[in-house]
Amino acid sequence: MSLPVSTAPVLVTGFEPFAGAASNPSWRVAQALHGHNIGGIAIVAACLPTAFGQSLVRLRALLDNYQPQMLVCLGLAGGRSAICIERIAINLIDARIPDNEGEQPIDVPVVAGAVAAYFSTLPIKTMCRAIRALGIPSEISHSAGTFVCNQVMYGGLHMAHASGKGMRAGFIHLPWATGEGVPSLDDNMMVAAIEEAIAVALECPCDVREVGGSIY
Ligand code: PCA
Repeated sequence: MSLPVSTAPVLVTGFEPFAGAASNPSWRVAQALHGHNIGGIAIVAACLPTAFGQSLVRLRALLDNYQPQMLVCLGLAGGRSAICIERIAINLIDARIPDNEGEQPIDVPVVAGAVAAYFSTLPIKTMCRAIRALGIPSEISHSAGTFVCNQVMYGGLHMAHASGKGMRAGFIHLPWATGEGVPSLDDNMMVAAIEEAIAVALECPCDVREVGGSIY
């Protein structure tokens, strides 16, 4: 007898533009994947506010609505040159700039009294390897920063652990898109990379054992 396989969707989120930018590739990429079907699993996409006070409220509502089996959050990390699969989210907000509502919290926890950090529960090295196999640069990152992206990664993993429903969750930072900064990647490449990363994550409950570490 085979185990029941979940047909619950994969929720992919992107963010609103922030810091005065006109757009955010993370939402364009998520939006491009909305309605895709990977091996019978639907992808649903949603945009999160780049605002500390609203991002997790919206994420909570999305999780309640879609009951996804997997949560893949995307964000922009301008200046990075590869698709960065985040390994860890920390229970800290230290905003270098104000968010889209003008809030700039400094040295406060994402969730008061909760654990210091969560690891991604996605097979990060398998995803990284699969993206590289497409000829697209990808690396494991050991810091999702201390702004809204880290808040959402931490919050998503906190909700996943609290629900006990086994939802896997993680975060991927994207470089600037072509024409929006340097270094950059084409939107089409980023869409292909994220689709492939999700496909292998759905197939692989466990990660590969290979070097993904760095000295910084
Ligand atoms: N990047 C920011 C927040 C929204 C986004 O796309 C970050 O890295 O925190």
